Amino acid sequence: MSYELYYWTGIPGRGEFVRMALEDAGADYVDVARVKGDGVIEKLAKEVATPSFAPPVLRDGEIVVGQTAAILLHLGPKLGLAPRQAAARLWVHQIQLTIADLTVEAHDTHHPVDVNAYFEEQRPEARRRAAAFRQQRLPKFLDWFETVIARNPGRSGWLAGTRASYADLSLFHLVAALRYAFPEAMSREMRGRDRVAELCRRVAERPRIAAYLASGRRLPFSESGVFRHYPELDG
Ligand SMILES: N[C@@H](CCC(=O)N[C@@H](CS)C(=O)NCC(=O)O)C(=O)O
Repeated sequence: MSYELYYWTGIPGRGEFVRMALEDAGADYVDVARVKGDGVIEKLAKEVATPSFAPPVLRDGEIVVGQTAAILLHLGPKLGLAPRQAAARLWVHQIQLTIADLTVEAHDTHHPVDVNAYFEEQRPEARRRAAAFRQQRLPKFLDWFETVIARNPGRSGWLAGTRASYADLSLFHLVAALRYAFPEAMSREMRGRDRVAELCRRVAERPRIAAYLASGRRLPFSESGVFRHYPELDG
């Protein structure tokens, strides 16, 4: 049976972290809203005993799971994208949760006050938040990823263990998203962060990911997504 992914149409958003894993594994999956429309997301939440607060949501037979990191915790072993040992799996999950943290902080640069209001209604706060993000938070997160790769006892160039995991695929997407949102800051900050840059290159070269990137199926970033490019927030 196919996996069913429920995520908003039109933006890569957090759904893309899940898609990256499904695509890399060559898994059989349906992007349900892209076939039937966004209404299926609310419909699913009304029907099941485990309604997710927000998409992405994955249905795998009887299992319906939300929260990107939980979805990947479930999918990782099934797709061959997680280590075998429990401690190593927990470590990959921790890394994924940190990727989720950075995703929230990137989102909050353009919506620092009210998630339901327009960016234009919170511009001064957004500029202030984005400056702190660029100057303090972004370098701190990138340094942490560099350290994680450097300390990996497997010395594989991946975040954990000797083989790529779903967290590596997510880091690739996150770096691509940050490059879109903050091109100036990222071109500065990626200088000297060679391990993260190399990891991203290697992910892009994985045959199924390379085919996916070339396919035109990957949705473009835009100013309605989680990661938005407003030049004034890029400093
Ligand atoms: N922590 C959740 C966040 C999910 C989330 O914020 N989803 C967004 C789209 S990317 C959404 O639709 N949110 C609706 C809401 O928060 O009301 C995750 O990592 O999956």
